[in-house]
Amino acid sequence: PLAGSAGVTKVFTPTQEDYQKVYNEIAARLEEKDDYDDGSYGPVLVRLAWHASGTYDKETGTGGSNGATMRFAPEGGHGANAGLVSARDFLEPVKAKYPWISYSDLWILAGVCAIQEMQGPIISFRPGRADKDIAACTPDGRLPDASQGNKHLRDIFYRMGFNDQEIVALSGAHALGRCHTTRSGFEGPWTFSPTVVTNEYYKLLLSETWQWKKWNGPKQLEDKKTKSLMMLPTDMALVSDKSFKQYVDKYAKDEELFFKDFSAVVTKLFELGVPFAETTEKIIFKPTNV
Ligand code: ZEM
Repeated sequence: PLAGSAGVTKVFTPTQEDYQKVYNEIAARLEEKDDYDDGSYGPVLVRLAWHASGTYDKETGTGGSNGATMRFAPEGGHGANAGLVSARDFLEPVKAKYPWISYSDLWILAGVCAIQEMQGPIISFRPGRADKDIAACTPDGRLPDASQGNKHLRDIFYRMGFNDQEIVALSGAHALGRCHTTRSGFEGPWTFSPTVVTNEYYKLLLSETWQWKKWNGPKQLEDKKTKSLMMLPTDMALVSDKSFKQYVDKYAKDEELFFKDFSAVVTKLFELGVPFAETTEKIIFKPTNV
């Protein structure tokens, strides 16, 4: 080697403006690729960021968004992750254009971008996640099973370090998107506006009469009036359990409170187990649609 050439490999240190460029690229793709589901990849991007994060186990410090181990077959193939390949593929051109960002940061940044671009609250973002190899894949069964009830929800979310209020605030994400028979086996959206962040999920939980859907698929509920909306057994646990229901009542009445609590709890979810450097600053991305 040439004398003096060792150690001069150029390391690109991204600035907040560089991260905003990635944000803008994702926002532009969301706008452009509107021929998916209800007109937006936003919901499935939020689900990707949630499933990357929700494997966290506070006892062992394993799982969480640091690693992006869903890229590998064992974890990508878990039943809970069915369909998320469409979200990962949506982000590939962004990764190709900005190769300096890790998949782990990209997936979380995309979740933040999707929430903000779907008119949700501002979600602060800190970069610093590093991709791990296949050995860091988490075992199957860490994400919630929709066919279960309140005890299961507590087992799963307490393992990540959340309390009852936070479980209910996180569940408001089901204002977004839909179930697909080809993915989870369930079918249909939770709200009439599945590409906009609102507190409609809580309002509908309380205002509608929910009855079991008569079909050959897994047990789910439908609204008696239009039969076009759905709730999962785990969604109904939020109104049948008294400790959960007090927060459903609050968020149904007060969208501003929901936005504030949702922003805080989503940031906590997205940062579970991430070893940020002490100097890492919070980034507040500017939405493109205001
Ligand atoms: Zn969901 N979720 N989720 N969720 N979720 C689905 C879809 C979406 C549960 C669940 O089993 C399911 C959280 C919590 C919980 C989103 C975000 C968040 C689907 C449908 C199921 C079955 C998948 C399909 O068929 O495509 C359960 C049991 C949960 C426990 C409380 C949390 C927390 C979320 C984010 C903070 C989103 C955005 C979707 C819609 C995805 C899409 O493709 O439209």
